[in-house]
Amino acid sequence: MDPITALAEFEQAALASIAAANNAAALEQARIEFLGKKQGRLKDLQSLLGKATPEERPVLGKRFNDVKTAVEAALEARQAIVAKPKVAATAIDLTLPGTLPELGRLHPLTQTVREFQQIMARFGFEVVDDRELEDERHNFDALNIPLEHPARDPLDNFYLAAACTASGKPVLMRSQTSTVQIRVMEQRQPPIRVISLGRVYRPDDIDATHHVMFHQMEGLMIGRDVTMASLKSVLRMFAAAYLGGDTEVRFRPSFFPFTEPSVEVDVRWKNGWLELGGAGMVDPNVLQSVGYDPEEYGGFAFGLGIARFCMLRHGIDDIRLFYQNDVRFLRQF
Ligand code: FA5
Repeated sequence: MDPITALAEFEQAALASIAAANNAAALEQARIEFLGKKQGRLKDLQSLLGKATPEERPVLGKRFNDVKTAVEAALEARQAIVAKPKVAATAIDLTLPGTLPELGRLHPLTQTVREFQQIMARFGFEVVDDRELEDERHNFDALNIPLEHPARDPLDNFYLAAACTASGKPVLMRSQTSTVQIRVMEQRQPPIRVISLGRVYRPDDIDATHHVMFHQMEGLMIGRDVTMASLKSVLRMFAAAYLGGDTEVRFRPSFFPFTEPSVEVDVRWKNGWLELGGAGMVDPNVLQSVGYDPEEYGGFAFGLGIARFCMLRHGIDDIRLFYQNDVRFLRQF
């Protein structure tokens, strides 16, 4: 190979290696390979100079020096680049305000559920939880709801088409939290003082105060001398604790198959009253269905619509807002 071509090849290879070196160690490797004093490739080329004729020598010498200078300059420039940290320190402006991640918050209904639990705990009620998929015994039979009762109409309930209990009985999404009364009494002996809060499901027409999925708080107190006066006191104290001491509460005679006598509980709302729930003294038939002696034990039960309390407290006039997940609504709580 003639010396001019050899020099051109050397230059091309050296510049490529230097450009490809991404860190100081790789660059040093390239320096040793091409410019190394002892075994570098430039040193080999130097020996060609000695073999050149006197006519060739000036041209070749100049070319040799140009190549050497070019490769040394490229090495130096690359050294300056790899020595710098990847992100230049000046790229971070510590005086700029940070971007704060938005904090999440609890859904207003979850906040209400927790507050109800705290209030009722002060009155000595323990929180229990149970299933949302129920059998007819716990949703109807044990609650003294007879077979011909309209509340059992399949069109007024969400029955599961493809599910049944282990014994082949139909399964439905519970239509009331009163199911938990039965579950608790089946498992425990009096005295009992529990609440249970959760979702219930009914194919109701959706409007400002009704939804197909809503939350209820069930309360149950069983003992030897629990009276209607105890029930009214607990509900009045509860309404005062959540809605304020001046809240007007009204008890209206009503009917539920599982309580006798029964009442409906209303509070003042706008120019009238808003129904918050049902309540009453647990019917002796219900006590018998769980194996209690109605001569010995008695008690009260109540079931309140949770969203309606939250609506009253915050002046929300449409229950649908709770389920639309519009952050402009949710971030106000
Ligand atoms: C019951 O569900 C009875 N289990 C309550 C009860 C428990 C009575 C224990 C006696 C003893 P009712 O169907 O009235 O009752 O519902 C109770 C409350 O749930 C209503 O007052 C209302 O506040 C709320 N509610 C009922 N239907 C809806 C609905 N579609 N959307 C939102 N809230 C509702």
